Amino acid sequence: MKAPVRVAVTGAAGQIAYSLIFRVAHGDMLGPDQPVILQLLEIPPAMGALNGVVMELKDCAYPLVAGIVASDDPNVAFKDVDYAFLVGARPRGPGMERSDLLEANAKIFSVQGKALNDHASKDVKVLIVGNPANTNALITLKNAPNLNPKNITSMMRLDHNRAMSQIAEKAGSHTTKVEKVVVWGNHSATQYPDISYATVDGKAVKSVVDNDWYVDTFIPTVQQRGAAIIKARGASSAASAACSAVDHMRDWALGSNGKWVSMGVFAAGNPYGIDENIMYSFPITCENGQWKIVEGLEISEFSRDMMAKTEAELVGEREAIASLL
Ligand code: NAX
Repeated sequence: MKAPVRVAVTGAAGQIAYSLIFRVAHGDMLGPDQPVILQLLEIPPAMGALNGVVMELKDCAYPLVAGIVASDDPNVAFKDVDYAFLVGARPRGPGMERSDLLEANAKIFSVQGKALNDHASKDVKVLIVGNPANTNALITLKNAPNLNPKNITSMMRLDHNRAMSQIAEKAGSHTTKVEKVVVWGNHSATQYPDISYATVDGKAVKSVVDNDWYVDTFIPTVQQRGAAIIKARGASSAASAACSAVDHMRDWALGSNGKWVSMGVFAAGNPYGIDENIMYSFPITCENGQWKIVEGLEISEFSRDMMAKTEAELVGEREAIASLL
């Protein structure tokens, strides 16, 4: 058995965490020989519920769980962590404008960025899930100057997995046969799920599906999938979000084996001319614990336009919280 690693999860009494923590404890993220110490963060009113989650974790008697810390203090929850899932966020309340939402979350993520900066392992891998995920990640990054900006990412994997599943279903194939899907931009309805390079069963997806389906059905279905799930389930995506968070961190830590994934990353130095001061989702490969943007892709006029729309939204989000950066 290896020495345990420390994994923080915020929003630990919430619905995504209720799936995520148990998947991590089971070894789905780092494998069956990697013990974990779980460091769970909540806000004071949710500490009772978090205690219930801790009781259930203990009752699972997981072989890989080497310790559990539950706290309402980010300085405690992030102490020496190697991996951090920032899931907890302020949801939109009645009468709240988008700018109020951005600002309320900016406050949360600036505190958590500082706490990570001061207390986490210098190599910590951070994944922001709480919405607006990309801009929350930007705030976290700006408040953690001693961490490598490459170690802070935001979750686009759910959008990526949704796109793969739509393609597999349409082609009568399986997600394992779908490669080189990209979701560019923001985790929002402006995201651009792109099939320009994608293959299914080794054939170009563009030769398997018609362009009308791509533009009129596929893109809006992936963009609106979160809303469709809320409508059907009466609650937002939780198990699928947890699954994607595990996929993201696993591939980042253990490698994607040449497979393309989509990750929200700090755009500094990106090869596609995207604003360098936002968190933007690109096609990524991971190796040796590092991610890398897939370079040299030809960008069509349609793609350029779609990429610019989602970029503009992220620039607008950054401007709405500029005073807090
Ligand atoms: P829940 O409302 O079930 O849970 C959120 C939990 O976070 C609550 O228990 C709350 O007490 C806690 N919390 C709030 N502020 C906190 C803080 N400052 N520190 C620690 N904990 C805090 O939401 P859930 O369904 O779990 O979703 C969590 C977040 O993920 C939401 O912001 C949601 O919008 C976002 N999502 C992001 C996705 C992505 O792909 N990036 C997809 C799924 C999901 O919609």
